[in-house]
Amino acid sequence: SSAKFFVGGNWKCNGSVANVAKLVDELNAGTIPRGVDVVVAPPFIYIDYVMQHLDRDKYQLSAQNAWIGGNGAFTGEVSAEQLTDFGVPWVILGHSERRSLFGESNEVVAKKTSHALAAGLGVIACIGETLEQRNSGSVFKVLDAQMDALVDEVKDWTKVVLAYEPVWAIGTGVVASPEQAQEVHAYLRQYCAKKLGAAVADKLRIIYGGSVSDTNCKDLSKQEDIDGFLVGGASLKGAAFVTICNAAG
Ligand code: G2H
Repeated sequence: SSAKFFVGGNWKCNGSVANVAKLVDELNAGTIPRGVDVVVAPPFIYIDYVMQHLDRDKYQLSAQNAWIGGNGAFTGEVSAEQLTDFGVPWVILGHSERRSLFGESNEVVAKKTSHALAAGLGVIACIGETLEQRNSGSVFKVLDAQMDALVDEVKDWTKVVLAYEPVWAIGTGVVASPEQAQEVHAYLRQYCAKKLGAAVADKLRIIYGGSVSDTNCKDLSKQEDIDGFLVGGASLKGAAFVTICNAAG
């Protein structure tokens, strides 16, 4: 596709005051190619520190979640409006850990996505099948349902990055093969061409997530429809993450 390479670092619920400072220093020491968008997603509590200390000519910030609606009596939540107000430009929504641990349905993820876009955020929207679903041959059916929900809610796709994260590859060290990932990415682009038009589909960044490392990133990035990565574990190591940011195929 003609999309600009995009790499996200999803720190998940990791970090301490001391090692966030260390990671920021490591990232600042890295070289990021000009033509690549790199976004890091710390836990909410560290966003302020990271915003003040990370070199934002190279890195943009993301949250890992946002509330489904506006401000109000929603204890424990952070709204998309608050993220925009604070200067955070991106949010990850629909990560499989949110879906499986917190019961976020396709519809909830889609509503969160449209709300976040309306509040001015860019959204890294995550989809993907479980091992059971893959083994039973329902990969495309599962992805269709996840995509259908998004397509129903999202009118403007210019600020969406689609992350394909097969659940069986997340944090397991079992990365999808370049062929397995490419097959799904091509399917998703076709789906988008059909539902949203060829121009939208061609520009949409479809990134891969699930055990991406500094050693497997290069082969994955050579695939035609892989426009970048969403990185978990390896994003906690500055040098490895910078290597991945330099893997554009
Ligand atoms: C998938 C990925 C980042 P990891 O969840 O979103 O994590 O790279 O640790 O598999």
